[in-house]
Amino acid sequence: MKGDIGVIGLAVMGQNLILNMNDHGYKVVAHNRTAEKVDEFLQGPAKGTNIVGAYSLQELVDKLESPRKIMLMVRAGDVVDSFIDKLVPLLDKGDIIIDGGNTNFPDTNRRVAALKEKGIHFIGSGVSGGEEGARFGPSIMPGGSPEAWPFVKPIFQAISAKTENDEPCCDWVGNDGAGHFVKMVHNGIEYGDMQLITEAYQFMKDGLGMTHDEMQSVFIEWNKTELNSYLVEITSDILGYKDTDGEPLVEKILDTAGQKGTGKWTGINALDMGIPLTLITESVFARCLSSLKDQRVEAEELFGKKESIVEGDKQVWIEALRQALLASKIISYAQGFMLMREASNENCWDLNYGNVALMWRGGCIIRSAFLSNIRDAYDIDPELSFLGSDSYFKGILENSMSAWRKVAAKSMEVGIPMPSMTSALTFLDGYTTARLPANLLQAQRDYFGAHTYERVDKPKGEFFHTNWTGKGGDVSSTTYNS
Ligand code: NBP
Repeated sequence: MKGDIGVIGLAVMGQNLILNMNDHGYKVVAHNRTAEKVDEFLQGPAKGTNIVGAYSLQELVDKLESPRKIMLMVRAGDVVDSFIDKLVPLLDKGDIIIDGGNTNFPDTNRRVAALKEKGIHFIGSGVSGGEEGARFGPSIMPGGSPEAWPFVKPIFQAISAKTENDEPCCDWVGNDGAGHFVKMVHNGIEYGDMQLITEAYQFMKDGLGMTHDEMQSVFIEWNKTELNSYLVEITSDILGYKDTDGEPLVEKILDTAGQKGTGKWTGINALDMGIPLTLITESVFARCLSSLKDQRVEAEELFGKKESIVEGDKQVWIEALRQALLASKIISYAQGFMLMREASNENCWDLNYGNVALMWRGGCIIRSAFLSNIRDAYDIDPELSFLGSDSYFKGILENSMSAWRKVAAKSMEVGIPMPSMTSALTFLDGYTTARLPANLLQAQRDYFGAHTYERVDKPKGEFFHTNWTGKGGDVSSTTYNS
């Protein structure tokens, strides 16, 4: 009997996805560049299963039923192109290559188009959930050649995470690089969620002087509220984790955050598309700032920074912080969905936002109860342009507003950096202000560069230039936006 699917790449993700597929009755053929890893896998975790090995790409191709489905779980970038180049001459028209790595979506756009010309279908799929997700149910976000989806769908939906209603956290996202785009935004939102939690932690630790056991209890309680999520849950575990000397391990970890690029890509795309994705972008910058450790140590000394004590009833502050965190999180998701909406319009992807929320509901790092409410919001209005306008989320934003402002103002007063929580509030203030000071900005642009402006008392699209000083000419600059 030939294999149902081939997987190339036997590192943590590939091995666990293969074992997951095997559990669901699929016969998987496993291949890896370094052939010894095939043997190690077959004699180790795959022992006693139906998984078979292939020591060359030709052997892999020969062992698969048609149309062949070959999934790459390898380092993103050139490695993917190199495998595609080697596979194509061995494949038949109608065969399917799937890239399950963290690929930047323009690469997937390019590969879908290039392989289409050769009659090969290509799927670029986000896979989230790390090692445990891959093994027992990840969130899977496939996009690319729609013709390929019916062949891959049964396998992907079988191995994916399921919601409490047994719905698979995997569905077709859209054409081209739509799957990898949605995975990128997922990772950007993950950056934002993590940053928001760390800001709450610093406020509690430095501002309120709370112990790690106290903070752990707070996160355990928060996990019983609308904040219920995997990241809040693991934060409570981390805060309670003691090193061998009985002290909290988290305080022994160097405070410089790493990043592998997906948050940065999300920010870059937001700038390219003109979407104010402030919270996620702030969270990327917060990681950049954290990496300037030596400079920060010197600057703290130079500025003689004082302790950032927050006075008042601790319980009142903790509840205010919870509300500020929840409200900020709504803004982060609202901005992320604005970005997806713009990308969907620009690329004609026809994204289904309710489905995206459903795909993130289980298996992935940002899984949370909150995503069910997002799905509900898009079920009510599939074209919702701002998540905060949905009545459920609007209610939370309104109820949290005073606590959120209190926390933001206090953080500024005592000097606790909370870039994501405060930028979220500033965004909402801007978004809900009918008249912003951009009129003055337009006047400045026209004053120094004759960039022209529109008038409130004239139809939109009609542009004016004023000779502000009486010295300039009447020639204006060309009007365009980039
Ligand atoms: P890695 O990202 O560490 O990639 C390891 C695989 O890439 C191995 O099979 C390795 O072969 C192969 N590879 C490398 Br590295 N360089 C190669 C080259 N020049 N030519 C051929 N093969 C090469 O594995 P991973 O952490 O399992 O992740 C796989 C993909 O899934 C990545 O794109 C990753 O970003 C994505 N992802 C990872 C996670 C996670 O939590 N780790 C989560 C979600 C998505 P070798 O054994 O011969 O060196």
